Amino acid sequence: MENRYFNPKVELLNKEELKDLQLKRLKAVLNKVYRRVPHYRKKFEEAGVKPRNLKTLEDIKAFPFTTKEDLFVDYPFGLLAEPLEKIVRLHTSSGTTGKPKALFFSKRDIWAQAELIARALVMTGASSRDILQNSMTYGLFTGALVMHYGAELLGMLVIPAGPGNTERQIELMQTFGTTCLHMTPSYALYVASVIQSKGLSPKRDLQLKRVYLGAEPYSEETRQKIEEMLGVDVFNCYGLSEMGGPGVGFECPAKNGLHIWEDAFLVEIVNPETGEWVKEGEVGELVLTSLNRTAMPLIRYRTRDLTRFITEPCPCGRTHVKIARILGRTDDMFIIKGVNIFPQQIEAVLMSIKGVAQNYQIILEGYDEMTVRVEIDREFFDGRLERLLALKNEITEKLRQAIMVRPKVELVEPGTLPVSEGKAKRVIDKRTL
Ligand code: DLL
Repeated sequence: MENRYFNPKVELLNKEELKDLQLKRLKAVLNKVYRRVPHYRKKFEEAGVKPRNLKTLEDIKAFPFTTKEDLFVDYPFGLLAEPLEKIVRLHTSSGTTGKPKALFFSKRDIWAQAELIARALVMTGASSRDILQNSMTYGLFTGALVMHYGAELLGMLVIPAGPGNTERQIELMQTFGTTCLHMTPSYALYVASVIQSKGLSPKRDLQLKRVYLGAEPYSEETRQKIEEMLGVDVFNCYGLSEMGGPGVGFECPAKNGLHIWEDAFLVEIVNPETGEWVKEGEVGELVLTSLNRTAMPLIRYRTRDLTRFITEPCPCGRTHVKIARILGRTDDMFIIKGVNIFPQQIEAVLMSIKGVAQNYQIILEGYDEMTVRVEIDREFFDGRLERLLALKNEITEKLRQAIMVRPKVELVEPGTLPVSEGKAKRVIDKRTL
């Protein structure tokens, strides 16, 4: 293991020591935003709290949340805690409408996040001998650049491929012996299907060992499908621009949840309606406070991502808290016939069915009807209608059991549905178009 980026003094700290470290950093960051960011001072005053009121980590409960809306007050520079001359980079995260969120990094922030990524990569077994093909979008999105810096810091050879041009991606893998990939899960499914359709054998023709997938919710079934198709280990990588991009949460080889580096983030899970802490192990909204970001630290940021704490000790020995894979976003949920549904529930069912290919779409037209359009393996279009019908029934029935609503299912040939190279758009909500 690359010792430089495996620091037992941080990663194996016992819980008490970790809490002491967090408390020290939390006090510093609360003081900083109170002194330097008028918007935070105002929010704290309105809530009747002062940084010096915080004596224990639990006292954070008295402090106000930061929401997406706060990022648009005094936009774009309003939440800066450092003067502009200390800021070296802008990233944005685009919502579905309006202005993008603007997130700023100081030099220290850039290298601190890179270090968290280097630590995470080492945790997955990667080293400076690995070759990372980075197929996330380079640019304003954090996905590619932030990972790029982390992988370079570790000493990996980074191929800044960006997404798309799948033939070329595969050529790069073959020519340079790519051992690690970083991409979105939806694109990985597509790339894996192209590798298969070219008759390439990942074991024989490629050197892939690890695939880092993130930037959008995906299911355990999708992970397994990609692992099987490519003969690799898939590691879940979670992050958000507001907290520095990828590398906030990362799976270790135990692959049952993501460690969040607690020396860098204070982690809470709250009931999205009441804002109260949920009971340990219950699902709620992830709330994060940046403990070591300098340019734009955010306090109790409501991520809108739903997850739960995994409380069992991790076999990898790391003490940093673990969360379950993101179940969905509070704003991804839709309601059909009064039932709350997350796209990922549908994905989990589809990816576990033999015969289903890589791509699907959910179309919402009314409040009591939904259509699931699914690509299935080409061999099903050989004219044997009975087989096709049996598969359609199986999909419909398994979906009904999982989501309690019977969807309309349409089977289509592979390659029919749009492929996304970045974040996939799975749900077409015609009710709001
Ligand atoms: O997607 C950062 C990132 C890039 C993470 C590359 C991992 C890999 P944003 O564009 O700000 O930043 O989007 C953040 O994407 O709040 C989640 O809803 C979702 N998301 C990110 N990673 C995962 C994941 C990047 N592993 C939003 N599982 C987050 C589920 C994820 N959802």
